[in-house]
Amino acid sequence: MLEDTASIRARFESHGQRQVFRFWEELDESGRIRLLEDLREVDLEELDSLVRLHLGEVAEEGWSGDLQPAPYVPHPARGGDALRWRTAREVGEEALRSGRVAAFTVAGGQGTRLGYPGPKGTFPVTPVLRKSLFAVFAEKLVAAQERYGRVIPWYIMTSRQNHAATVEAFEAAQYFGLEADAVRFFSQGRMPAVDFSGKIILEDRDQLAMSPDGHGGSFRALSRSGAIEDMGRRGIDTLSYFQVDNPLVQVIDPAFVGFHLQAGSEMSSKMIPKAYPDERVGVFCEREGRLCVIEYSDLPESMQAELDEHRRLRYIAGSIAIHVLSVEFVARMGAGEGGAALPFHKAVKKVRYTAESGEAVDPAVPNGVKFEMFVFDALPLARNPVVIETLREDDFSPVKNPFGVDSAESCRADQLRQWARWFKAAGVDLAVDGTGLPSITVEVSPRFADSCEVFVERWRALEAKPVIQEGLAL
Ligand code: UD2
Repeated sequence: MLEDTASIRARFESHGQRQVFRFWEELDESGRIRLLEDLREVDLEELDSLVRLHLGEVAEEGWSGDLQPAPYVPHPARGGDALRWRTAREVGEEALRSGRVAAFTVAGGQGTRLGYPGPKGTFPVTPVLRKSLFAVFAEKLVAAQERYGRVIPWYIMTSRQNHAATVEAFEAAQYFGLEADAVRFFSQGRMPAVDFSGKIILEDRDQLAMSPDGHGGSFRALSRSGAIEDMGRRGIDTLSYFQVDNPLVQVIDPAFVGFHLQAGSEMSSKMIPKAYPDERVGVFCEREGRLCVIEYSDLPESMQAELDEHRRLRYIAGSIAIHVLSVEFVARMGAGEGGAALPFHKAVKKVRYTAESGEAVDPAVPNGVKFEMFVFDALPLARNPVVIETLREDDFSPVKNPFGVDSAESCRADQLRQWARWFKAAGVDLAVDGTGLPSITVEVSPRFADSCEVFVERWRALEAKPVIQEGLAL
């Protein structure tokens, strides 16, 4: 170990990072081993270039320039071509019946805003049975597997902080009815936080301030974990990507898969029209003829609110982080082949650090910078990307905050509204308020129905219909 330590130390010193050894002499054997583990994870060349780019004197390259709203395929319920959608759906269904499609969830985030202690996927989200986000996704997958007669493998990206707890939750719930062998977990990479002069921050005397490298880290993590080879063995060439916080998501959407395959696309995305100018979603744009997403925080307010000739928001196409990816593309991005590397974004944050005295300090004001990659930055690098419109009420209601917008509360109401619509379509009128929210709390398992169409069919087929009352769970 000593020899190794000497070379690691020399490397950090030559990159101007000797402060990470500040407490070395005081550390016991296990502390030293722990620190070395963190140090081995750091790519100093990469960090140097990030510090130069984001903290150096050279101005950061912005996105400004020629920016246009991106085109998208409108949904049939909003003027789109129904026949085109039907054909796309058939293409997607064929791919699903051939077993080419897997699900992929990014669940490595820290979920700080929600203030929930466990992995976010274990957050109880349904109104009656309090099923977790993971349980809802799993049941949707079970329904899709039954429909298409194929196993749909599920890849789940965790992070160092929540990996063990995530796996435990699946084991305790017997994989929510899925085959254990078809669910694969892997941890994403980490990046060190630096102070404003680019020095790596020590969180503890024997620990760097490390945090997950963003959902864009999924490309590397899929490659490094062996998940790509696993997909190859299983004949998977297409991934349905979604975030862990959105229980309304159609985890497998045949029309979306179909549009992606028909276009020979490497990465496709779903959009919804933004509800209001500063809604916290990225916006699909075109820059120099390439599709891209500009994150809400990077789009100037004037552009967020800009109207077109029909007095609609000009930059209307909100990105809700639902994609279809070709496995070949993921592999290429993961290996960083041919310049296929994602940029890092910087986030100025309060980062816990260890003072000279060895005391841990939680700063009151931001003192450091974290680096993250975003998956949507791969869009400009993808061949033939397609954006299709989806209906917010059937695909998007994320749980980000404890109350208010995008909260557990708003998501609960959105689930109830969706089921009230399904009941209505089946001829059962639940009493609803002006927003479509029913006055009683009910719940429909995705295993009973995962769409309005299926609900109507199943409901009609029920010989003994249950009494519609508070707490009904189908
Ligand atoms: C994301 C999008 C935003 C919009 C919104 C929709 C970004 C930067 N913005 O906003 O444009 O589409 O979602 O809900 O993505 N995650 C990881 N590892 C990480 C960080 C995040 O797996 O290192 C996962 C996380 O578990 C979650 C997802 O990525 O499933 C989104 O993360 P977030 O909540 O930080 O994204 P948010 O709300 O800023």
